[in-house]
Amino acid sequence: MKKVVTMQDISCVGKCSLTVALPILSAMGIETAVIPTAVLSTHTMFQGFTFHDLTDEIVPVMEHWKKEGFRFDAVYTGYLGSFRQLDCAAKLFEDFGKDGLKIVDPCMADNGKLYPGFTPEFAREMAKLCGKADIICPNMTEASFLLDIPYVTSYDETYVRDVLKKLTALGSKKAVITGISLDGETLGAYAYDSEADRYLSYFTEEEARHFHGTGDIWASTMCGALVNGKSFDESIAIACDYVKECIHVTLEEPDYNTYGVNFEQAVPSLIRRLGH
Ligand code: PXL
Repeated sequence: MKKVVTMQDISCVGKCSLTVALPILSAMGIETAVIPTAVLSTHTMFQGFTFHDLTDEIVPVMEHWKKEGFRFDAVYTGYLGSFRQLDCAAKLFEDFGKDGLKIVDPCMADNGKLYPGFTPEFAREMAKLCGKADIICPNMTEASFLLDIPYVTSYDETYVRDVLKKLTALGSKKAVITGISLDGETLGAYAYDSEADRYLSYFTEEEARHFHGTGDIWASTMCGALVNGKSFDESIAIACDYVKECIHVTLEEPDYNTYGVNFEQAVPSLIRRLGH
């Protein structure tokens, strides 16, 4: 059985980070170990969220795992809440990512703004962690902060390709920018494989609303597809299709949550798409 370890927070309500990564990877047939970085009452888009930092637990957990000789097929990091956690993530890659796939989703910003608590200095340090990964999957806002370039709301394909080349120049083999729209009607992902010097993209019709947590669902699904042996291209397509389906299923509910999508009831479509 394939094994993944994912390091990100637990937002107790909010349908993001570990509360989507764990069920999605499990549903994709992958044994999933977790390093919870913090416990929050909700994700940070709610007012008044609580935050309990778990950084002090991370190194002892990893030391124990080393003694047990645990191995993983992939190490995948998401939302990290402090500079020390960035160091822990780098150590996780060193200790458990040598013979597996290393994925960094540099969760820290969207719609041109950093999430509460993050700073441009943090983004610069996150860029260093990105340099240690095989694949990174920022949205356009995160890409701009990682590269310290202005965030733009309208861009063309040449611009996206240039940003992708700069992202891989940070050190990762591949970069994917998620949530890209080039025509205002379709939404998807644009990627660059620096080893093959090849660009690829995948777009689907844009849904009427955008939701929080879809970046985490996207990254978890891409990770799960890759670990299941799907190609980079196919994994990107599977992740885009699943996120679109999650939003579609959500919007069919009359009283849907505004804080996260109904990824649970879209799981059967993901399993069918995987061919399981
Ligand atoms: O979805 C990314 C994410 C993860 N974890 C926490 C967040 C967010 C986005 O706001 O607040 C705690």
